[in-house]
Amino acid sequence: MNTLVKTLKRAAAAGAVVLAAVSLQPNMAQAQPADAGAAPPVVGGKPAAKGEFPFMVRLSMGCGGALYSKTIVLTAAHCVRGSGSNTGITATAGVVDLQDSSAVKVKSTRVLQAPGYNGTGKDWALIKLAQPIDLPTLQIAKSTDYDNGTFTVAGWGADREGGNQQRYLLKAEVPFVDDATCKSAGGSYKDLVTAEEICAGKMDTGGVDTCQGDSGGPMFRKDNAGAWIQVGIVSWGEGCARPGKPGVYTEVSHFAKDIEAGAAQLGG
Ligand code: 4AZ
Repeated sequence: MNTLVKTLKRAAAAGAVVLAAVSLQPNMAQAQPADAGAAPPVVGGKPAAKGEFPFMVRLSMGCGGALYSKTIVLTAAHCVRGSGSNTGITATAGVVDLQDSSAVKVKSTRVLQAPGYNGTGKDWALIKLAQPIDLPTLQIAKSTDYDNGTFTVAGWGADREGGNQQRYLLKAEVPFVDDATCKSAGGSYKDLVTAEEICAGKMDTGGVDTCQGDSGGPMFRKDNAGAWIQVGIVSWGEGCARPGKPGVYTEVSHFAKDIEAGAAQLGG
């Protein structure tokens, strides 16, 4: 059978909300970033500095995202309910603290969910914003050249499996896991769509990972020019930070042309 996460993902795709994230939001952890000794964040990460990842967006349904352009957020297909007019999503940007009064909050106008999305692979979507957000955007990988090495992940999701959504943005580094190794993780991983998905995590020890509520957020690294480039979108995993159970991410390079075409359809 599929995992809880895959089940939740399918439920979201079928029209339910992203259950874990939404239900946990009222319990957002209040700890300050300086709170030493608290459970380490994303899972096994630490607080990001304000402005460190200026393209990071929190979406009101309890997902992450990244600024693809000043008016378009790239997120996961399983975070949205389909394509079309949608004024019900709020994007929060420009802060690490979701309660910071300087947060930029902009509503959606339209959503484009990946064509053919049915809960397996193709886990990407674009959200068009009502107003531009004047912050740096995150370029997407257009080839597989950067589908290796060490990646950075960030999000306001749970800091442990079953944990609370976070008030402060957390970051962590996760190593690339090759397709064969990822498939060998068994369970849902046997159905990995290797062309469309890319895995990352510490196979041997676990301990560092994205988790519930990080979905839709970017996985990124530096390109050869030293600029951040997005290689993944947080998609799913069996639990969080378990040894032998890596995080699974939408392989952005595989969809780069579709994402570009979708963004053009939304008016850039
Ligand atoms: C989620 O439900 C989720 N450990 C995101 C990432 C992972 C698991 C679940 C990967 O948003």
